[in-house]
Formats: sequence, C-alpha cells, structure tokens
Amino acid sequence: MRRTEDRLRGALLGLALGDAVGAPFEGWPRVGGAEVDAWLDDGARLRWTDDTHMALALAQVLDADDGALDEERLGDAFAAAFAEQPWRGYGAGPPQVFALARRGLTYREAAASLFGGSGSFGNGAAMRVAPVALVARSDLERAAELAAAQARVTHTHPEGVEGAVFVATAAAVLATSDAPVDSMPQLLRTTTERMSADPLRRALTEVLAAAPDVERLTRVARRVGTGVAARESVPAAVAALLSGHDVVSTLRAAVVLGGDTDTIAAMAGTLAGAVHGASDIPRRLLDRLEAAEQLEALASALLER
Ligand code: R7I
Ligand code: MG
Ligand code: MG
Repeated sequence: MRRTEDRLRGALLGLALGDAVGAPFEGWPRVGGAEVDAWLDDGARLRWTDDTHMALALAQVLDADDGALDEERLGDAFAAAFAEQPWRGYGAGPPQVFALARRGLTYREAAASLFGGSGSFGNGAAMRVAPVALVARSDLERAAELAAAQARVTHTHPEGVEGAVFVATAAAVLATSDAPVDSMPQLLRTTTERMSADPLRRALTEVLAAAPDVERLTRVARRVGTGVAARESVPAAVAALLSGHDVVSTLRAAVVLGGDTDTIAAMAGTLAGAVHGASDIPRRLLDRLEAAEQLEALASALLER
C-alpha cells in the first residue's frame, strides 16, 4: 500500500519535474544529450510552466470537491490561475476559452467552439492530468471519467480528450499494478485498446510494438512527431517511458526528442513517476524544483482523502 502511494505521489512530482526539466528546450527541433545532462547537473531553480500550473489548479479543485469534479468550478480555477500568471507559456486555446466563459458560455461550450468548432486536439488536457490518478487509484473507469471531464473544460476534440484519458488511466494502472516493470507494454496495450480516436491510438500501438528496442522507440517517436498535438506528444511520452530505466533517464529520453519538450517530459514524468515512485526522484532535483513542498502537500491531501 505504501509503495502504491509512493508511486501515485511520483506521478504528480514527475509531471512537475518533467515540465521544468523540459522547459528551457521547448520548440527546439532536437536536443543533445549533453545539453540535457548539463541542465540536470546545473544548480539553477527548476521552474515549471502552464503544464504544472494547470495541474495544481486541477489538484486543488479535486481536493476541495472531495474527488468529484465540477466543470465550471474547474474552469474558474484554470481561468484564475491564468489571470494571475499569464506568462507561464500557455497555448493559444485556453485563454480564448476563459474569455468566452466570461461572456456567459459554459466552459465546455466555449472549448467546443474553438478551431472552427472542432475543439482543441492539443496536449493541454493530457499534460495536466496526473492528479486524477491520485484520486482514482486502481479504479480505471473513474480515472477515465475524471480525465475526460477535466479535459472538456478546455479541449473537446476526441484526440484532446483521449490523450488525457490515456495518460490518466496509464498512470493509474502503472502505479497500482503489481506486474513487473518489463510487462509495461502489455499493461499499456490494454489501456490503448479502450481508445477510439484513431491517429492517436494507432501511434500509441506503434510505439508499444517498438519496445524494448530503444533505437526503434526513438525512430517511431520521431516519425510520429513531437508537436503540441496530443496525437504526437502523448505517444512520444510513452516512447520515452519505455526508453528509460528510472525517472531521470526517462526525462532525459523525453527531452532529447525535441519539439514540445516540457510537455512530453511532463507526461513521461507522470508515467515514470507512477512506475518508479517519488522515492526514485533524486533529492538534489526536488530541492531545485519550484514549489516542490506545495506539490508534495497536495499529493498528500489527495492521497489522504
Ligand atoms: O493544448 P494547449 O493547452 O497547449 C498546450 C501546449 C503545451 O506545449 C504547453 O507547454 C504550452 O506551451 O502549450 O493549447 P491549445 O491552443 O488548445 O492547443 C495547442 C495548439 O495546437 C493550438 O494553439 C493550435 O496551434 C493547435 N491546435 C489546432 N490546430 C488546428 N485545429 C489544437 N487544436 C487544433 C485544431 O483543431
Ligand atoms: Mg508548458
Ligand atoms: Mg509544452
């Protein structure tokens, strides 16, 4: 039981650490391993971006709502966080949603109206979803429902929603399963089979088929892409997870892919934290991580409920 709690806590801390480790490289087409290593060894503060900022708001609402999720309350919490710190590197979509909601639309209506009425297929709902795993634990139906509900506040495109459902259910199953680490691809295959949004599902299936060959995983991830679309960055995060042997090597594998590095590393960190646990994260990195104490306290609050 304690081990499961360490792993769930690892999902939330892994998200924030990955976000902060990847942040300086966001948008680089490729990143050298030596550059990531130099940053990991640097003493500077590890500052996170919108990915963690939104995850904190989600965690606070889940805690206050006793594990339930009121979409309007969550939307208000996201909007308030953005109004306070709009410089955290937000995507273009969420601020538009907040503006439309201020004019009277529900958050879900506002989100659905974006991008010509298709809703966002960005990774914004998947990057922030870790707190859902701490609430749902081994209840994968609950993880899927909460992940989709929190997604639709800003992302209604099926791929935007399913990216979040995948990351949440994968984190929940990885943290609560007794299966050995080398059976991860099999566990994730089961999670993938629940999905229907096709380019995303197909890319995930390709990544899972490439494990455990690290070179092949990298090749598939580069072919699928490392952009802000959930259909690219969520499979890239899984490729990094399956290329790493602990939290730090997973984050390194995520960042060297380039592209949306903060978010790929945030999602890879969510999953690697769920596998290896918070206790696997080196103290020297936690000491550098912005608001680590707040994140740890929120994790405890969600786990104590
Ligand atoms: O998904 P979102 O919150 O962005 C998250 C990303 C992460 O990398 C963060 O670190 C931060 O940097 O931003 O924001 P959205 O604006 O909803 O989606 C991201 C981008 O994907 C959009 O700004 C569009 O460029 C693109 N996009 C779409 N383009 C065309 N049609 C998303 N959905 C669509 C679409 O339906
Ligand atoms: Mg970001
Ligand atoms: Mg990003």
